[in-house]
Amino acid sequence: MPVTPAFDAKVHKARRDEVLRRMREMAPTGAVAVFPGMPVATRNSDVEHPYRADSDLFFLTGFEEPEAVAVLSTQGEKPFTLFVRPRDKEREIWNGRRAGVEGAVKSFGADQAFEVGKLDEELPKLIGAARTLFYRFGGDDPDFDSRLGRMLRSLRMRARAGIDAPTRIEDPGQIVHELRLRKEPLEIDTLRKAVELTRRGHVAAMKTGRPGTNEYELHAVLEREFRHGGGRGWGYYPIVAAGENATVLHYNDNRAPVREGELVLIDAGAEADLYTADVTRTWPASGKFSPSQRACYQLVLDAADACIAATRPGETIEGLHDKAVRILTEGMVKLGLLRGDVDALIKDNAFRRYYMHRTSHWLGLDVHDVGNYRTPDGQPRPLEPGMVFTIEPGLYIASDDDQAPPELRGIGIRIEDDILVTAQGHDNLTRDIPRTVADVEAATSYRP
Ligand SMILES: [Mn+2]
Repeated sequence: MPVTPAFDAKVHKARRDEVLRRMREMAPTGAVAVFPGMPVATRNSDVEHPYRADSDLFFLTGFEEPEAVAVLSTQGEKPFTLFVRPRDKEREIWNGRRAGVEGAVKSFGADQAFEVGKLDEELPKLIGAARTLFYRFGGDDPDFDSRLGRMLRSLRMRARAGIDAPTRIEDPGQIVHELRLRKEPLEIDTLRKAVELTRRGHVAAMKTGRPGTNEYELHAVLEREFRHGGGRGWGYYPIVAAGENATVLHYNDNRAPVREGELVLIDAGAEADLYTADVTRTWPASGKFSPSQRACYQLVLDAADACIAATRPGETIEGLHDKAVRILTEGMVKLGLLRGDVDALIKDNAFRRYYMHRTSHWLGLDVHDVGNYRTPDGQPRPLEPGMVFTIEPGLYIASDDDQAPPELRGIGIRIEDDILVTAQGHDNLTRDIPRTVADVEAATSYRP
């Protein structure tokens, strides 16, 4: 476990200062914000899942140890309090070094720090001093919700002794998630690192894959590249789907054989300093698309390219999705998958038989990153420079779809890129991962 932050502590301080500024704006009479860490997850028996810090907490502090709680307060001389696990010689021999209370102050810039065992004693004092509490109830840790609820209850019980409890509770996501949505240059650089590791993984998988290999070999190749270049591994569990497995959207058994004539769909992204890429590529196991596969692939690529080309400040994710749906629906008619008037097929959602998911989501510390998709008055949100999101149209034809032409059954295709909105338009961060028919065929080096 790192005892110093991945980024300069100043980076996190600037973010905290901005959060505090906005807290003052929303709650001029005083506010405190509480950000608990992600609980440790048991895998089985006494084996834990590898620990990965909560994204909000990491964004604001750079602190990655379990059991941490960060508190920001607009009142008093100590705006940033960090609760951490204590130094413990015995435990550190078994489980790795800890920053401890001293390191929380020295390396992570806390104005004060307490051992996490003091939480029930110290946190109510901090909360009770403010009229507004920023806390995201219903987050990833229900136990912390009830713990905080008990603290509020005991503060209210002591009203007669002149103790106050906050009277207003706000979701800190309104502030922190808006900041996370617009990426700083450092975050974009980090995403580019994740993208480069992801590129190496996808290219290595394309080179390795051929009839007679297995999905697990391709999965292993991905993980090797994601780690080998200094990344943390994957940012979400990879989907490696050969043949009709590609028509199962969240397939992740990753242990079926790759057969002659099949397409291989890989949806996998590396994580660098907790930022993840999210990339899907689909390619022919035999090194060459069949005519039907090529027609389907080119259709999905056309939809992706049109959406990417249209990306600029002011455009909306909703608008891009509509664009993808129109192109895909027109293509479905041409391919003989659907019959009828394109406008009517869109209106009736007929296209959903073959394209059942949305085209985009925000991307950053989380693969489905935070940030509202609508404006406060419910309109699709205009894109702004610094936002990063995916464009991922697809076409999925179930193997038992008796409405589809037989040669198209069992074809699953998705092409997913990570797009940065710039002042001039856009930057496709993942453009160097082979995506045209010619580039994909060239990258899959196997020739029968
Ligand atoms: Mn995605």
